[in-house]
Amino acid sequence: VIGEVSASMPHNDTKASEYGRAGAPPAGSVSPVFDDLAAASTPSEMNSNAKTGGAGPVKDGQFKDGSLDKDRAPPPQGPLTTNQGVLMADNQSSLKAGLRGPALLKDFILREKITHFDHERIPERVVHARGSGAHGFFEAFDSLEHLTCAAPFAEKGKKTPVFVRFSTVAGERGSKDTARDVRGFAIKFYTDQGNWDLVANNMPVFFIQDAIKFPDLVHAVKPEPHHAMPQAASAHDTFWDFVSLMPESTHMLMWQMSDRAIPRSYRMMQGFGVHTFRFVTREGKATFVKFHLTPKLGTHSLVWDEAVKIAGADPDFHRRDLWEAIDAGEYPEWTFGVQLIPEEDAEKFSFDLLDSTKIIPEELVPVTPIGRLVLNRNPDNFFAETEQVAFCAAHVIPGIDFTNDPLLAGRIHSYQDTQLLRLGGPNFHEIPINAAVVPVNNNQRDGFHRQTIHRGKVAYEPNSLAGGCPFQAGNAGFVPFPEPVSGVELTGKPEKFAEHYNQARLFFNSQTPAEQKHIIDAFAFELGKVTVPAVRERTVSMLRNVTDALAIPVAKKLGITKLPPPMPPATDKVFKPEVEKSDFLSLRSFPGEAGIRTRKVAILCEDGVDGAAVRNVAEALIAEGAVVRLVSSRLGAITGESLSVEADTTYEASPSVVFDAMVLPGGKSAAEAMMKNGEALGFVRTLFRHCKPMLVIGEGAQVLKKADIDPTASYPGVHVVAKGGDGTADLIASMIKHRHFERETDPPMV
Ligand code: HDE
Repeated sequence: VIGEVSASMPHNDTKASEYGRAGAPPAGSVSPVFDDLAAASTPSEMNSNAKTGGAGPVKDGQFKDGSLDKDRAPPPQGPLTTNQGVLMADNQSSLKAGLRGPALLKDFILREKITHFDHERIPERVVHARGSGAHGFFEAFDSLEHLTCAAPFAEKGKKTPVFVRFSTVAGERGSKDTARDVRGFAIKFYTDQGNWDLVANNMPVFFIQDAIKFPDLVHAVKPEPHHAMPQAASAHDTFWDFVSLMPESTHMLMWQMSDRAIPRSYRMMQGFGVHTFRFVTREGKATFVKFHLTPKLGTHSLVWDEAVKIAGADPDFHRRDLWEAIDAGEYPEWTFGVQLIPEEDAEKFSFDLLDSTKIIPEELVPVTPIGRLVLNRNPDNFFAETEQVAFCAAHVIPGIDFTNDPLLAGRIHSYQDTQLLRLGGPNFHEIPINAAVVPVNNNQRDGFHRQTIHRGKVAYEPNSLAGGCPFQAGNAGFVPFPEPVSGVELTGKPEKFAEHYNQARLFFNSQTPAEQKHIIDAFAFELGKVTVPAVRERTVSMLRNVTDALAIPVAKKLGITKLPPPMPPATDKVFKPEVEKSDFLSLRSFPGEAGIRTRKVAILCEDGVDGAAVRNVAEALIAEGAVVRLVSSRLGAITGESLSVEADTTYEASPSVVFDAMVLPGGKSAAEAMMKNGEALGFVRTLFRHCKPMLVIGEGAQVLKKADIDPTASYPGVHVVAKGGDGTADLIASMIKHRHFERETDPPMV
């Protein structure tokens, strides 16, 4: 019967396994070789309790990478099966009553596949939905035993595995990477005392002082609820309405409107723990601590017009950048530092250490480097690792403790709670990426998706029937810092929390003129999107308390002719700031130590290009670690004047915004072709407008001129040399500076 039916069935000749009866892969299939993965997981290992970190020591020296082996699956080989392991005969058609008849409910294979598919998505994070992660390690520079008993700092050279997730805050999971936003910088340390999560940001302060305002803040910044717009943007009515009624947000607004909110790369931004935490020794001696991370590549940003254009050209810009760098062995690295404040200095400053809208200026308390953070491995699977990783501000280990920061208090609750919904129950600690690398021994049982198969009849403590195990660890365990507590129950804030403008002013005054201009432009842009004039004016009145050097130009750009009076301060008391200017607050203070490594350079080529110049420049740049791409109007071979080259990409596929610098190598007919090509000219113009370095050789100068940029003028970062001339060293020197904002004009020249 089967034979008869199949003769009349529609058939795809090129698919040998159309009906599954061939039982073999299609001709021409390639079997990927995954020896390492295949060897790592036998069925029995994959089912063992140890994979959850839950029942016994990890075999491989407690390194996270090794512990994940038990859960890694090689790409499936051989015939298809259902989730129950039943071989599937046919994966092309569902079961029907007759070829043109109805599908049958008893097709359990169809139903299993569709049901699984229907459930493939989990709720996205309510904030920080869009993110990218990587594995790596933390290495201690020295023992910090005199300050803390936390495991990562126990001895010089000690390495602790980490997983880091970077994120934007407001946008949904599929939103663009280059939104103006705070960036999350969440670090999970898999320590040999259990997991410690430092759930940090790329800015050292926050919008609000008390967790009770967090839902309001997030509701205000997220897309407006009636029409779900705008996506991944704070430039709208509700955000500015809220923050202009919450003057405590002023300091954070400075950071958010600064270039910090549009980083060039996750690899080129700082990280901050924000709150004041405590280091605690085994003897119970505590020291206040603030955590800082500073990138080896320096701190670099995009310009706003560029960020907007990248959002279209490559919405995955930061995700791709991180992935490609790690893939190429260019491992991002940060120096991990701490500000240490003795307990007795708790009330010493003009601001409150428990106020997350304040920094401790580094002039008052310097940052001491204590280790390095290196990211050296991309995840194997985005969902399993980056999406399912669950950070929690409450995950601390012995040696690290909280303070009474009221924002932190809310976070200690929120993260655990949010995972219950997002990851579907209380057993998310068993998901491989979240599992500790040390044994998890307790009597918690059951719940959705329990992986561990606990044996024995005892699930309580104390007991004698299980030899008393597991028993409490006493002083070897987490002993909360015995913070003295007194006072009456009340809502309210400490006095210094009411001072909202000193550090906003400190931040603005510490920026270079170009950075200040970007802040002014950002306020004007965002408020320009606000439709309610009163909200714009209220924000300007708030900014007047920072400095009129900011408020007046913003008001001018908004067409506010009559300057509103400064917003009345929340306190009449004057808190004199200790520091009025701090170099550490300008991005320009951290040029980095890595030269031009991983910076992307476009060399523009058309037929007739000076191939020798292309080769010389490319070789010199590659030798310095830059990534060079030959960009043209089409892919493939480009016939050069003396030497032919191969184009990697086109002006359309890779516009100038995805590059850090450019070379116009010249060649008579190549230059002529570019001068007739609006895309090539547009490339040159936008790259110039975004203040990026360029090297222009020979006839390339004509292209520059055609793009309305005078090749004889001396623009910082623009190097024009004659044919055969060598400007590579100048280009490299300019690239180390990243951007040449001295070139910026208002309005832009091109
Ligand atoms: Fe978060 N935050 N947050 N936050 N946060 C979340 O937890 C929350 C705050 C930060 O890559 C959520 O798992 C409250 C400050 C990062 O998975 C949620 C308050 C800082 C990430 C949550 C804050 C952060 C989150 C959403 C004020 C910098 C992404 C999903 C009281 C120090 C972590 C999740 C990742 C994520 C709550 C304020 C950093 C809802 C209640 C301050 C980097 O639990």
